[in-house]
Amino acid sequence: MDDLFHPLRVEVFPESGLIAPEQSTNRTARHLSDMRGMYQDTQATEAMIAAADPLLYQLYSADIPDAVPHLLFGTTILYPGKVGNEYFMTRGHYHQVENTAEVYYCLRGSGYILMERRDGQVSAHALERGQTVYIPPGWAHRSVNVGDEEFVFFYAYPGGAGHDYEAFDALGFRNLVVEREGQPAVVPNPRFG
Ligand code: M6P
Ligand code: ZN
Repeated sequence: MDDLFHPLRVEVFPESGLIAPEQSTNRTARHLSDMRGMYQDTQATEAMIAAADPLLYQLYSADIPDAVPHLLFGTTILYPGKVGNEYFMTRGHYHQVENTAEVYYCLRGSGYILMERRDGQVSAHALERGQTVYIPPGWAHRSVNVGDEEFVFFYAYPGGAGHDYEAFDALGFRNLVVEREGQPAVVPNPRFG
């Protein structure tokens, strides 16, 4: 059926990250309760979930088949905030199909893109409006909002790539982004010992 898919144009609003028209768009929302165990400060996590279970981020994706040979795209809106001293972040994932890349283009705010490979190589790039990061095949990726407004970026990756979250169940990413003396700092994750 894929060859019956029609060309599509949508509007991406850089301030809000919304994509119009709505019927061409899917929305996903992640709250703190979807990320239990991922922040170092488990007490702060539970207290925040009990108080209000904040919305951490939303994704808008264009309604395109998630299969080869399509290119999936959309926006991520990551809200400002912290759990303990760790900034709000996405879950982070490898692609199930390792031989697939991704690109992020920042529309608003400021963040970090943490990346790492299964062999232990790590990378961290600050990302601000107008800047792009390329996520090569084999690199897991997590985004972190270090500003005081929404961090909004456009993403695109191959259909069928899939998301593999399991690698991070036990220890998380090798680097954390924390606030130190009022500034964001990329530090090693102490769970790696
Ligand atoms: C970006 C893309 C999506 C991903 C999202 C949130 O928008 O990489 O594929 O789903 O970030 O990241 P995660 O799925 O790791 O929570
Ligand atoms: Zn991805």
